[in-house]
Amino acid sequence: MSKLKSNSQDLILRGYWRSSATWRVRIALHYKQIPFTYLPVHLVKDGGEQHSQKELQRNPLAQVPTLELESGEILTQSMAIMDYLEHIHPQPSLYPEQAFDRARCLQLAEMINSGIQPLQNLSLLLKVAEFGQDKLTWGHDYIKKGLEAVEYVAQQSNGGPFLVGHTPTVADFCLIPQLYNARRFKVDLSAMPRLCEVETKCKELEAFQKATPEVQSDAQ
Ligand SMILES: N[C@@H](CCC(=O)N[C@@H](CS)C(=O)NCC(=O)O)C(=O)O
Repeated sequence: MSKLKSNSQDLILRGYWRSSATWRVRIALHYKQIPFTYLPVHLVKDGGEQHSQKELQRNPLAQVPTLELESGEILTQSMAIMDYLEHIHPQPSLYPEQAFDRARCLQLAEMINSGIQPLQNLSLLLKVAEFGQDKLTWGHDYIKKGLEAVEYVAQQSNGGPFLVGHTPTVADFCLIPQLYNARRFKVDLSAMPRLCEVETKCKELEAFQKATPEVQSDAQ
């Protein structure tokens, strides 16, 4: 579904193969089968293309992903982008139907989006290293603490193979990239059986397979 060359009718997703926030949006686009063009922004080369004038106009926070709409308007923030996709293309839904389940899904997604990912983000880790601290230990400790909390909540929400219920939701879209990062930071996931179970189930689905970093055009 994603292509390297831009097609004027498509949404344009700019991101990086290993960016967890870009990865979430890729899963959502594939899950809804929305055609899109994927344009890589290299987060590391030459200090990071996210700091270029062009990318800063798209996202002044110097982050990916960005989603360019047909109108030329740009959206940033993966949670806002997924909410937009849900509105333009309601089925299949990225959220549970019931009010409590929907809130639980957003709770789990935000535990990762706000409570874990920003603490292990590239720019933050560079700052940690600049302060003379070990960025691997830093990342490891915050991811471990965060995912243990997610496991605890997920255990209480055990009503289906996914984090909340019988279909994948944005909570699962946030979880899968965070587990990948956990392994990069050598977090022991054996104490998180529920999260690993959910991961196994997600990996069976085509949308998750197509969104995986290693199969992206900019994978190294
Ligand atoms: N809350 C944002 C997070 C975006 C974000 O942190 N993106 C990372 C990659 S996953 C990034 O661009 N980092 C670049 C940097 O830290 O310099 C979202 O969900 O879109």
